[in-house]
Amino acid sequence: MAIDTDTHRDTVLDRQQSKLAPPPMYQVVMLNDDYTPMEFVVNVLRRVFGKSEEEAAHIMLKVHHEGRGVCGVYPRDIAATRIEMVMQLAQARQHPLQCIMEPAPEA
Ligand code: TYC
Repeated sequence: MAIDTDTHRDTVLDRQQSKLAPPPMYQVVMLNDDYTPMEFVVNVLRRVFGKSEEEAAHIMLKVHHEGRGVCGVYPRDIAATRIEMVMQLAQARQHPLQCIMEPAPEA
């Protein structure tokens, strides 16, 4: 019977999922440069990483003064997609803004 099969499948999936380790996490790091306008960086941090105006300005200034700053911590595919989004926005305006990802330090 279809209902029994579905119930059984859900049960097995739940049991498998509970055994999986959480995915490795990666931090997306934004790098400073001398040319990208500050306002553009703030807008990217808001659009791509969902930061508030205040959070975005804080991260942008940290990058400006210290050379790098963490935008967020994500599973690998999500980190890679967000970096692609940053690169597309920057290239469309011909800004040299760069982001990298690196394994997140253990909590
Ligand atoms: N340093 C840039 C400027 O003075 C601003 C900037 C901040 C650029 C952060 C990149 O990731 C960056 N216009």
